[in-house]
Amino acid sequence: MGKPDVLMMGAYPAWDMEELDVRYVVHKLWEATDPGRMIEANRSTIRAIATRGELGASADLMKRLPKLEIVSCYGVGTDAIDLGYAKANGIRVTNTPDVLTADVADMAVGLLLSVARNIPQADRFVRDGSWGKSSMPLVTRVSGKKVGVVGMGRVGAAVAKRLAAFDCEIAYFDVSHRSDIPYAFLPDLVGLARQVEFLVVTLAGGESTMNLINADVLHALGPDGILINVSRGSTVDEAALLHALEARTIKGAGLDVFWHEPRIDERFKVFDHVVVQPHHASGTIETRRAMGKLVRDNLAAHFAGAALVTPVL
Ligand code: 8YV
Repeated sequence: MGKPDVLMMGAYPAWDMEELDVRYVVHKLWEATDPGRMIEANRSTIRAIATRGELGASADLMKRLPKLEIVSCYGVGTDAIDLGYAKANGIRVTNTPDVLTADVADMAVGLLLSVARNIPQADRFVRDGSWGKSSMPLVTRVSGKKVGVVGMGRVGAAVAKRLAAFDCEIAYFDVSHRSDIPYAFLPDLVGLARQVEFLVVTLAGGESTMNLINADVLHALGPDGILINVSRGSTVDEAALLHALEARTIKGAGLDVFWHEPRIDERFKVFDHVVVQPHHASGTIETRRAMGKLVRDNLAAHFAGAALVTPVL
């Protein structure tokens, strides 16, 4: 048997590309001058898709690949993969859970500290020579504050653990109570937002969480409230968030993800009470190495007829 054909939706780091090139015939969609033609020309040989969380695999794409057996996702979120279509057609799906949890939680805390303590502004204040000429404005404390974690999955629990070490009082919203978690459960998201100073969103993406952080939640969070989002852009009603930021009905936001990333609304780049990231919460060398290995191990297990390491379907 020759090397299996894999369609890649987006680039991985060089260390993964080298390994993948050894074992597979890799079709790099992002390099194709005509992606449609690349897919058409290889439709009868492509047996796997290697994708990224934000790129996923649509039903429309999978339909065009009759020999497709597996979609391996470099990321934990599978909201951009049509799981219904994959399941109905016996296509296996894998993701990269656990290995990125700590980094994403670290980023949530980093964004919260950045927004509350004005770390980017203070950095500019020193660099532009303002230090010594004027006073750095006073900022907002994080330690000891009330925090609402929206989505108490792996990342939510890791955020809560970190902020508990900051002596924060943690409460959370989710679809159900977790008996293994010591924090207060609030099934009413608006009620939670009203109670806390900081709201940290770690929800999975997809239909069920779309625009959950809406105008009512932001209004309840209030003028002293800070919103952090390390989940998916789709969980936040972006028009409502932009309005709240413009009207200063919330204090600020730290955002790693956006509805239309990487083409984000220009206003996010202008606001001085927003800290933005290029969807990079899992982007450490250590985690990306582990994510790439999981993608490769899942593909290798599949083609060896062995049990998948981290199956979704
Ligand atoms: C990655 C992610 O940045 O895990 C996810 O769902 O969105 C992130 O970890 C992404 O998948 C890499 O492209």
